[in-house]
Amino acid sequence: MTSDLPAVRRVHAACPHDCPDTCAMQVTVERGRALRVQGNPEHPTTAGVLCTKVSRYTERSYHPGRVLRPLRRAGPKGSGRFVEVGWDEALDAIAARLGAIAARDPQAILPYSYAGTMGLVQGESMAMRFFHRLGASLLDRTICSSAGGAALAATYGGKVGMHLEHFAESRLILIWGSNSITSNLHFWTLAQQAKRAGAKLVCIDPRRSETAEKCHQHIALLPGTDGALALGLMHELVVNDWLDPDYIERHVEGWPALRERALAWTPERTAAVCGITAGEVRGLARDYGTTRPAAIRLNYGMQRVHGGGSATRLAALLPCLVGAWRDPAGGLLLSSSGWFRDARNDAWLQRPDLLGERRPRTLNMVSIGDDLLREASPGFGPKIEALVVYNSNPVAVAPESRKVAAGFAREDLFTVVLEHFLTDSADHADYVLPATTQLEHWDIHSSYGHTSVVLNEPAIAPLGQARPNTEIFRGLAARMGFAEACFADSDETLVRGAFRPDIVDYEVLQRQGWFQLARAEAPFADGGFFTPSGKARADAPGLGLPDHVPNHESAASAPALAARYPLAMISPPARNFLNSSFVNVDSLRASEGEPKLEIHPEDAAARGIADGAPVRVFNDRGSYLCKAELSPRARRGVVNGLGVWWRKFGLGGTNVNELTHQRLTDIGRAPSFYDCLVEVSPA
Ligand SMILES: Nc1nc2c(c(=O)[nH]1)N[C@H]1C(S)=C(S)[C@@H](COP(=O)(O)OP(=O)(O)OC[C@H]3O[C@@H](n4cnc5c(=O)[nH]c(N)nc54)[C@H](O)[C@@H]3O)O[C@H]1N2
Ligand SMILES: Nc1nc2c(c(=O)[nH]1)N[C@H]1C(S)=C(S)[C@@H](COP(=O)(O)OP(=O)(O)OC[C@H]3O[C@@H](n4cnc5c(=O)[nH]c(N)nc54)[C@H](O)[C@@H]3O)O[C@H]1N2
Ligand code: SF4
Ligand SMILES: [Mo]
Repeated sequence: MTSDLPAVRRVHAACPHDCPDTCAMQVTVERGRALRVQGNPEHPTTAGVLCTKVSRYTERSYHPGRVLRPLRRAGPKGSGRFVEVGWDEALDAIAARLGAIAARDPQAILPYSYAGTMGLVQGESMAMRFFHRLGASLLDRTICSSAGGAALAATYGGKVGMHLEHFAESRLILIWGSNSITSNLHFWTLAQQAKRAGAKLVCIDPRRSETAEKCHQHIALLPGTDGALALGLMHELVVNDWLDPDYIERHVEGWPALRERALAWTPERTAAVCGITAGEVRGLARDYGTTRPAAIRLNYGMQRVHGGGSATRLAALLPCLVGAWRDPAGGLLLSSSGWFRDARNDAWLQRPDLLGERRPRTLNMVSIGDDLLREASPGFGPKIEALVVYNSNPVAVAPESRKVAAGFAREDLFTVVLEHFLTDSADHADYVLPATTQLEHWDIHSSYGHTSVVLNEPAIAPLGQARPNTEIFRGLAARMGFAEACFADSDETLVRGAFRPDIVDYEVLQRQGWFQLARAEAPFADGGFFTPSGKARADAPGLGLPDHVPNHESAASAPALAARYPLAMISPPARNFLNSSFVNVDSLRASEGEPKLEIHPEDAAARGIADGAPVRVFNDRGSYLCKAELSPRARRGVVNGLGVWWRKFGLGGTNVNELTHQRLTDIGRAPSFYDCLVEVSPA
């Protein structure tokens, strides 16, 4: 910090976390130290408010556990024993090792990253340039939203939907597969406004979540049965004549065939599959078919099961069938990220052209457990010899973590982790490289909840010897001899180039910290979906009509398995963590208490489990130790293992992903975390 800056100043920032709200923040800095972060009161959806977790962002940045110097491994993998080394020593050694592997086959090197920061610059700019130039294996970044994304692409032609602000004027809001109070707080504020103005709120969620208990109605269906529910609703819309035939005629493709399919889904059949009552199906259909404007806040919770893609397609068709899109406050929102499509310069940021003629294999991040343990083969290609992890904590968050941890423990695997903290993944690294936090670097963000671009200026100098991800990859590129001019671009250049200047006004962005994209308020009132025909698609090319797809693991699809493991487990986020981030922030971990499993009192009684007792949750893949919470939040037959603890903070050094599997969703190649059978016993 230079001394000519005022003693106390305010810096524009963006919340970096993987959350649809993408808050615009203001950081108060006094003499080079960040005192606090607050929500920008001018930003329409942030409205001056941050969630509890990120209000503590300074606690996270100044955390005594921050990794502030490069570390080299000094013990067995996973022991977390390291010695400090200088940057030059670390980068020279890493470049030499990656160079030697690349000389044989660069595809033996795998980047592993996700959304630890959602920033376009510290996310996939310089990092992608580096790996594209190297010719490393490509990573299919599917761990969160790609089933829902594929469903939106099939139905609307892109990840587009209602504008968040308009939910305040809706008369009926279905909150479907979303615990908004936990994971989409600023939407909840708008839903509350609608509620005060007389709107009815209905939550569709197997768990009686913090959000479900505050809605007028909670429909606690079985996990993975949303497609059946949507078909049952369609049945009722048809037989009661609640459709909008004019909208369907002009703006929907393939409805007649789907109509036939829906007619087989009587309320009774639907109720039996979903584990709810036929009255609930009828009542919900009546509300949805007869209320205007009617809005659906879909979230990613429903698509983490085998049939998640089909279920999302079916739900996404509902507003097309009743013409809900005619109103600004009607329609559906799962993701708004497609609204940024034309504005973003991703190809310039990431430079896939640096691959030239090479076409490296693509590995799915969901199957990292299996892939790390695979030998070379014609189908797979070379064995993975090196892993470069940034913005992610795979040992904690990837499914079937016993295999992931075994893979990371391979002595012949060379692992580099760019991190703030010694996470479960960093503990397994050969080198840990200290990365800056959002307070310490430049970035720029789009959003998957709203439609403004948010700028992040560095508020303070990097702590210790931390460096931005970009700078670390620049350093590696230089040592690998990558001479292309793009490796010299500064972070400010990357920020300035991330969006098209004819669409995003950087002066406004710099002045107010955010820039609202131009947009139509009722975007699909007259069709105009992102598909080639402009129509929403019931029947999508290559996919056919959507149907209810049962879970991989359920009594219906796998009766023998269900006999041994009769409980369905979902593992939605804990309120005070963000995926596995913040688990090491003491105040937030204290709020969560201990890793726990919510279980219905009758399911607990049948197993001799008392409230607060330690329990073993297990299946053929693994075993997870935690505390039972006898709770009305769990419905019978379903247990809720709230995520995602660091394994080393867990009771037996495990977390809930010990139990989840690597099987994929029907479309989108995504994980099915919430499609998992278990049994529970006292520990
Ligand atoms: N506090 C907090 N906020 C977060 C996160 C966090 O970890 N903590 N994570 C962030 C990230 S990465 C994401 S992707 C979003 C996720 O946020 P959401 O998209 O809202 O998804 P989840 O929180 O995973 O799940 C939402 C709800 O879906 C329910 N659910 C589980 N299975 C089913 C099902 O089969 N059908 C239906 N209808 N519901 C089901 C769960 O019980 C949960 O209450 O939140 C972001 N925000
Ligand atoms: N069982 C179960 N598993 C789940 C889920 C679930 O609901 N249930 N949710 C899934 C979902 S939706 C998601 S999105 C994934 C999320 O998985 P991840 O994307 O791996 O998210 P985090 O666990 O938050 O880990 C992000 C890491 O990035 C680091 N980081 C943050 N900013 C920076 C930076 O600027 N530079 C560097 N180098 N590092 C940084 C943080 O310190 C943190 O350790 O988890 C998935 N796993
Ligand atoms: S995690 Fe979400 S709600 Fe919290 S500050 Fe960040 S963007 Fe806002
Ligand atoms: Mo996510």
